[in-house]
Amino acid sequence: CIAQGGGGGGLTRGSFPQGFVFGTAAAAYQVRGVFRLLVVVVISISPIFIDYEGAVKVDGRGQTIWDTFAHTFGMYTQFWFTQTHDSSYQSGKISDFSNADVAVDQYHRFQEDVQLMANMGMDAYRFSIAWSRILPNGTGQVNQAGIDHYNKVINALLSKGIQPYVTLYHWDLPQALEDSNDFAAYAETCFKAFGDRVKHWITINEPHTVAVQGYDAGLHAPGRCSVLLHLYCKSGNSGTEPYVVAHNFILAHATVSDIYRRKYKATQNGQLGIAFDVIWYEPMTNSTIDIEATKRAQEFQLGWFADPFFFGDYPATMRKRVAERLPRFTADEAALVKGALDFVGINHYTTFYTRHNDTNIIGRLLNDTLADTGTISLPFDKNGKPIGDRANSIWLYIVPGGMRKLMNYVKERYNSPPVYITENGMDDSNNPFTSIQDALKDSKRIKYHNDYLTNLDASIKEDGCDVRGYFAWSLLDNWEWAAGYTSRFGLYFVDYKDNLKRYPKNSVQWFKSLLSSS
Ligand code: BGP
Repeated sequence: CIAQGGGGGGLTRGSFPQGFVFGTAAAAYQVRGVFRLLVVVVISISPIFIDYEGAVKVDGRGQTIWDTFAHTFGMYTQFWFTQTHDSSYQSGKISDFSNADVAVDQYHRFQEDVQLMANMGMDAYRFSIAWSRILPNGTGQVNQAGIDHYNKVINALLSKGIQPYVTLYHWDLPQALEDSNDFAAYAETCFKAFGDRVKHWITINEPHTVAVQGYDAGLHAPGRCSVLLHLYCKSGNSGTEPYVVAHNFILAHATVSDIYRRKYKATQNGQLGIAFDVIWYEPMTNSTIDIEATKRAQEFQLGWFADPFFFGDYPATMRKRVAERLPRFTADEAALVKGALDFVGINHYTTFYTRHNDTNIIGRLLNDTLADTGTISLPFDKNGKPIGDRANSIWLYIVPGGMRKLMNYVKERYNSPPVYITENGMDDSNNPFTSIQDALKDSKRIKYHNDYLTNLDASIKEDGCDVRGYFAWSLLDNWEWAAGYTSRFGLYFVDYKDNLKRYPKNSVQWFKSLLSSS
């Protein structure tokens, strides 16, 4: 019954429009798997090097920038840590020193995982293709084993009535392409191989996160940041690189969308979107300057990436503040970009307060992206009161009302485009002292999904927002990038100590009840 399972506040499947899609989301790199026996054997020969090689070569997969990043030595102290721990904990960039060589081994267990989705009554699965499995060197020779693998995954999903929503780029760029790019050729290979069955493509996951975390903060691969921080990361020019990276992402999507529309749309009839990461921002005070800062924070996050697709250029605020460091679109590029999104994917988790801040002197000197915004955003108000209950991650505060406001913002700014919530969810900590039975009691997660979905539902029914689907992050606990295994977002608990067994948390039953309600 819904009161115990799905939507305590009366949320039912029938309250969403006909055809509204419910799914879970994941990314190849976070759930991947390797042939473990091979890894164990080679470890005894050379603890660092060969394990790494063994992991990347399974079924012809090539190395990616996240393999490199997660296996890179960090600072001095981390170097000593790596000398004294076993080789699965050899990196210095990830908070628990882990890497995703095995993660949750979905590569070998996809049949089981598809059944878990089917048990919940899910309509769709958003997963990503590992570019390095299709084209191990990023370009050139296609790896048939990779094509075969994804054919099996797609067919397994369809046989259970689950639609594949496929992300082409969820951050695991083939290492060979760190300094160049051949996204169009890779995308076309996927359209040719899978486009008869895949009708929703997410070309790029969170280009804003990649630009800022990968090329400004240095916390994500390829780990580039300002020259002053070079002890911690690879030095780059954080005043220009994030903007160049962003520009290339936008052009890459537009190019691929153009190819798809010209060569594949007529026969395959699919749609292409991007998954944008979007925090909702509330002004910290009601002063005009903070209200303006709040608008700016959103323009530097969603506007930076979405405005070019709707208006043909970056927001005027960005042109003014970033000035000559912000690349320009030629007239032809602007024409290619404008209108190139069939739907807007939104990864939304949390809300922050924003205030004006133009005194970030170091940031100004470095021209970093945060200083460019002239804002500061925090999950606390000016008296230090948190904006909502905290999940595990230090950035994840639970503010369900942000979902409805964000949907209305997108509707008004971009004139009611079709939207999919491509990610939404919360994490628990990986507390080794908690029993599995306790970890399965995730009432906080149930409330999170219930309350965010209630707001999403209201945005559709009461405000007329065109939202077509919702993907919970994530099906399984998995390897959470810089947070490694310290954070558990799954609806299913994964026992990392016992053969990666999956256990349903209570939220699985909640989704099952919601999806079977009328
Ligand atoms: C999004 C990513 C996901 C997922 C999620 C959770 O930004 O698209 O891949 O990881 O965030 O966040 P995190 O991994 O930073 O804890």
